[in-house]
Amino acid sequence: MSTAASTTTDSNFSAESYYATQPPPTHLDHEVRNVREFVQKHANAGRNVVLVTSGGTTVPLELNVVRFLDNFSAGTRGATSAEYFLKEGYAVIFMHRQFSLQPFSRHYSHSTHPFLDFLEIEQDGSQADSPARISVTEKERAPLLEVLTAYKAVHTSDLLHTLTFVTVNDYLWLLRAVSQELAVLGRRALYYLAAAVSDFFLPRQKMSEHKIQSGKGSLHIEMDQVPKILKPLVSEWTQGQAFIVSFKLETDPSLLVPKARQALARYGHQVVIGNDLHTRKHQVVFVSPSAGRDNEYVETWIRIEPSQDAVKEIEEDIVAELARRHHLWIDTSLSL
Ligand code: PAZ
Repeated sequence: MSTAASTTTDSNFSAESYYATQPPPTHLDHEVRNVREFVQKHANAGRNVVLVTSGGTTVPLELNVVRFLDNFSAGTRGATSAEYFLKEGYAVIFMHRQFSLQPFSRHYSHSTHPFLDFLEIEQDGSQADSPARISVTEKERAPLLEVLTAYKAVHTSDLLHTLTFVTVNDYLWLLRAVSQELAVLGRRALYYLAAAVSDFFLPRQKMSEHKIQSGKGSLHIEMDQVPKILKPLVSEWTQGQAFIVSFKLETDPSLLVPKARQALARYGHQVVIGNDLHTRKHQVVFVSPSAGRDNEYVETWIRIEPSQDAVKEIEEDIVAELARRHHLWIDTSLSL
């Protein structure tokens, strides 16, 4: 079967032609105003700001969307890292896929650690009609208090600003808009691009308006390539000032380092963190340009012991190392 989605002409969108032809999400202006306020506040306070992107983007197949393609990501890397960036003193813009994991609440995910399981009902026996009270089980009290205390402190100090996306189009528009707001921070802005972003999409002009009908045989959809957004992010939107970290996910471990090097050579940013799908929770590789040597790269592995109880989180070490490198990046500009 052929659908409106199956016909294509030009499949090479530049970033420029993408933004000229694909419409922005409806709440973009409102979101941008809030980001501007947040950035201004922390810029005035002399605080470094990190943009953490997290979760997977979708690619809708219809305008009245019933079906879509999705990208693998629970949002664990982003949500966990955001907490460690807060501990390192950063203000965090957390741009995540709607309903994916978020900092703090991630500890009580409905599927792995449902909060109803550690609440207890206390009946006050003295009065028959007294309202029941709720308490937390003994075992969960200390860890909950720790998470809750950190969560309240972060919110009281307005150190965490949250934005959501669903589609790859939402993501691309938000990323550009946020980067334009972060530009005032120059080298004090850090980008931590952990979201799993679709490489292919269906331009609006090629989408079927209504639900694609079955009954006429197989479905052929030809998708266009999502423009390589890191290029304008590095050279135009942030003007080479911000410290930019992208992630590369592979399922063939032998591709990790070559693909990471290729990305650095193409886009000229600071770090690519390579991770393999199956080992990503206990090992990653940092690939970065070798100082003063063109076309040479340095690899640094970060590893933790794989363990059942997952007390230690690899994001703690990833973020500590990035904060160290980011501070050097800022200091370098001061000595120029
Ligand atoms: O969200 P999660 O913890 O399940 O997975 C994190 C990740 C593997 C999506 C992330 O570390 C990553 O590699 N993001 C970039 C993916 C990409 O190559 O597009």
